Amino acid sequence: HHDERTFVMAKPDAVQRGLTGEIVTRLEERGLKLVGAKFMQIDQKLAEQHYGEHADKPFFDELVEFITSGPVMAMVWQGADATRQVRQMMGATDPADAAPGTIRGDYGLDLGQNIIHGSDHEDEGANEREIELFFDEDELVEYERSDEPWVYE
Ligand code: DAT
Ligand code: MG
Repeated sequence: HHDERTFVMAKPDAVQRGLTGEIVTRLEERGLKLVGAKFMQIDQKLAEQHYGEHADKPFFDELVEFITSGPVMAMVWQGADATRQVRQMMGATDPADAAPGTIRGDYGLDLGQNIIHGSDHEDEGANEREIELFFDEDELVEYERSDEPWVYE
């Protein structure tokens, strides 16, 4: 079952710091397959929808302001257990607690600017909901990576 899809985003700080390629490279090298990508600026409405679960948190306004503050790279990645695997590669929400070797642990220091978003694997269906919010189905590509037989038994 190698077809789980998950939503990933290089946040505005990652784009500004030139870390978009690094994020793509890490996920690519892991064996995950990029099936959709969109370089875009998130508007207020999309930001509020995307972070709707945090609407009543004290940091919500700050969060919306940050995610709309510059371009992002929205992506869909596919692979076995993709949602949970990406979360592990991201590291803890607060980069100060994220293990070295994780994306947040290697590139971040501040909770508000933590480089990368990935769907929550503990929130059933969050991945498909977020994919749907950012992408039309015809913007996602189906193909086989030539190395798949070397990634999966
Ligand atoms: P994650 O991005 O790891 O899924 P989350 O969904 O709990 O974390 O929160 C979404 C984002 O909101 C997170 O990436 C950074 C910001 N955030 C979370 N908790 C925060 C807090 N206590 N203060 C400020 N920003 C916070
Ligand atoms: Mg989350």
